[in-house]
Order: sequence, then C-alpha cells, then structure tokens
Amino acid sequence: MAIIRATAEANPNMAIVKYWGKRDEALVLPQAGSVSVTLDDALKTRTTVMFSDKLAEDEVWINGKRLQTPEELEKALAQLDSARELAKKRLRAKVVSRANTPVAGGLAGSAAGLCALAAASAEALGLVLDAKGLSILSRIGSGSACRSVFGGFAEWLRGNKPDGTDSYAVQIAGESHWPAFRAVVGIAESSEKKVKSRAGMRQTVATSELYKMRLELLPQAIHDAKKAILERNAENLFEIAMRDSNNMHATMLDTWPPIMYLNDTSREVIYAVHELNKDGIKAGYSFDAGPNPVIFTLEKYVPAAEKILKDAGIKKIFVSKTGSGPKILSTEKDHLIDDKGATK
Ligand code: 2P0
Repeated sequence: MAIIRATAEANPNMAIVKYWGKRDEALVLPQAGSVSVTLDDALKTRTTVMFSDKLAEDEVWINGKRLQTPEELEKALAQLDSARELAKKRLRAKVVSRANTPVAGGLAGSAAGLCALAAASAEALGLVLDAKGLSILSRIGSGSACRSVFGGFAEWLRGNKPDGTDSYAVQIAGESHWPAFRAVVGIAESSEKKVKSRAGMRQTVATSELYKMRLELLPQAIHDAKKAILERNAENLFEIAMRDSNNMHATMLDTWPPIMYLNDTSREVIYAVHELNKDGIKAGYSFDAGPNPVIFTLEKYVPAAEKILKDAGIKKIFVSKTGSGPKILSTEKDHLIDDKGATK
C-alpha cells in the first residue's frame, strides 16, 4: 500500500504554575493541574510522520539524530501506539522532527515535539479529534505537550478518573488576549540535563515531604493565575510565576537525593529581577527542569529583561509573544519525508 504522511508544527509552552509529578506513569496523569503560556513561532517544532507497511520498526529522528534507547523512544512510541490503537491500524511509523532553532530542542522541546507528533499522527491516520482528544493524545506522549494544543494561555486539568479521560488542557485566553505580554527566553545551557524531568519528578513524588505542601497550595495558585491572566494583571501574574518556580525548585531540593537544576547564572537572574522589581513588579522569572531562565514581562520592559540576561552572561535570547496552537502543513515542500519515505 502507499505510504501515508502528514506534517504538523507546534509551539513550546512555558508553565506559569508548573507540573511536577504524576499520579499515573503510563497514562501521564498529573498530581495537580498547571497553567501555561504558549510561545510563538520563533521556537516552533515541525514534525512529519509517515505510516507504512514497509517499515520493520518505528524510527524517530530529532534534529538529524536517530533516537536509539528505549528511554529516548519512550514518549514518541507511547503516543504512536495510542494513535494506532484509536485508528485501529497496525502500521509502523517513521518520524522526522526538527526544531526551528537549534537550541529550541532544549527548551520545552518535548511539549512542542509531542504536540506536533500528535497532530501529525491524527491527520495521517484520519483520526477526527476535537481539541480535547488532541490534548489527551499529546499528553500520552509528554504531559506538558497537552497544553501546546492551545494558543494563548492554557490550563491542564488534573482530572480524577483513573482512565485519564478528564485530564486534558483547556484554553484560558486566546493568542490575541494580551498583546503586550512577552516571554524573554535565555538559553544559558543547551546540553542534556543531568536528571531527566520524568525521573526527577518521580523521585520528588516518592521522597519529598515539602511536595505534599505544594499539592495543597497549587489549587489556589492556579485559581489566582487564571484570574490574573483574564484581568491582564501583570504584577499579580509575575509574582505568582516567581513564587511557583521557587516553590517547585524547593521541592526538587527537598527530593532525596536532592535535585538541583538552578546554577549560578539562574541565581544571578533571580536577584536581578527582584532588583528590577523593587519599586513594583515589572517582570517575573521562571525556571523549568534546567538552568535556562524565562522572564515574563510586558513589551515596554523587554529591554530591561534582555539586559538582565545579557549581564548574567547569556548570549542566546529569544523574545516571544503569545503564540498559536498546532498547524497542519499539507504541501509537498512542507514535508520532512518525501513521497518515497526518504528523509529530505
Ligand atoms: C511544566 N516541566 O509544567 C514542567 C515544569 C518541567 C518543569 O512539564 O514525563 O517533559 O513527559 O510528562 O512534560 C517537563 O516534563 O514530562 C515539564 P513528561 P515533561 O512545563
């Protein structure tokens, strides 16, 4: 039979109230909800998936490198299996994924990559999914990916059901809701992290006493973040973001053995943002499972935020507006795999 192909692009998202910990490993169900902003096309990922009965095994290529180990392949294969099960097709897949910028792979790369793969797989297999269905398929690949299904601002609902059918993202506000909102992204380090998120969060759930307190605090933080987004209340939102980032990193340090993602550069950025904010909050830092800072701010304070990152020695800086959800690209030149199955 002929090969079937589809290509999609998706943007990364940055959590404002963060996800750190699962209650179900296989279904990627979180211990708590989270809130994020989807970044713009500067950091997008493009993914082509091809399904064919000629393939002996699944193969996944990211930025020119073939994923080899079961650990590397875990996210994509779980998602492909879920898509195949929904479509009742047993075809093997070849996946080729490329980040728009070389460093984007190190920044919430799994969110953009697994959201793009979900959208491309659904298209190729002829699955008719609404936003909820696409968010759940994205989540099976990587938790944070379920939020990239929406542009603007999104909330990932924790859900309560053991089968995960009520754990997906919903949009809080669209891409054009807050034109002055900016995320200033610094790439201080693009190397592989020492402790992968998946293993790190498992260890935190298992060993941190502080994490129990975090779970008690999160519902209020999520409520307050959504309110601040809807009201475009920058001061409140940026404070919530800073407090949540610090709280999450405190639970990482409280993990046994401890996990430390922040480095001296991260700490310099934290102090400098508080200095900038001493007469009123103009910006808020946030750090994921690594030392790279993101500063949430407003358009008028972007130069001040960029200066903080440059003064900390960071050379690669991206200024992002709120971005859009995934897109399907269907012309021949858009595909990363040609009609014979070869990587372009
Ligand atoms: C987030 N992070 O909310 C948080 C903040 C890192 C710190 O989601 O195991 O790659 O695939 O569900 O989504 C990173 O973890 O983990 C993450 P899996 P994921 O964005």
